[in-house]
Amino acid sequence: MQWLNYELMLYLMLFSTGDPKIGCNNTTEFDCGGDGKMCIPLDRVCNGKNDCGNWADEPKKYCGVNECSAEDAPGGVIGGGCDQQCIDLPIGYKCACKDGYELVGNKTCRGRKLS
Ligand SMILES: [Ca+2]
Repeated sequence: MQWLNYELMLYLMLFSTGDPKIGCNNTTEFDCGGDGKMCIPLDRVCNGKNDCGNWADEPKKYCGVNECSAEDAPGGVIGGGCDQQCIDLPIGYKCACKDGYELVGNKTCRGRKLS
């Protein structure tokens, strides 16, 4: 039953990531249910296709919105209220800091301590 071993190996290579995965990788994946059980690559968010199965990855309200721009800024808060840099994401946005600073909380930048 050599072929069975081969198929099993292929299956494990394709669908196993070693340890059971809990949660999604926030930088590369989108969490469909918000519970970490189903993750899809971020580039499938707002692509017009129902990749999650529950349309969680296609929220009309957020797709195509650049929260960092002045036009789309929620509540008129330009730059998402970020201290330094605002990065638009398919859904929502995130704040970032310049070199030498680190993000504290979601929006605040603080100078890195030199050690
Ligand atoms: Ca999609």
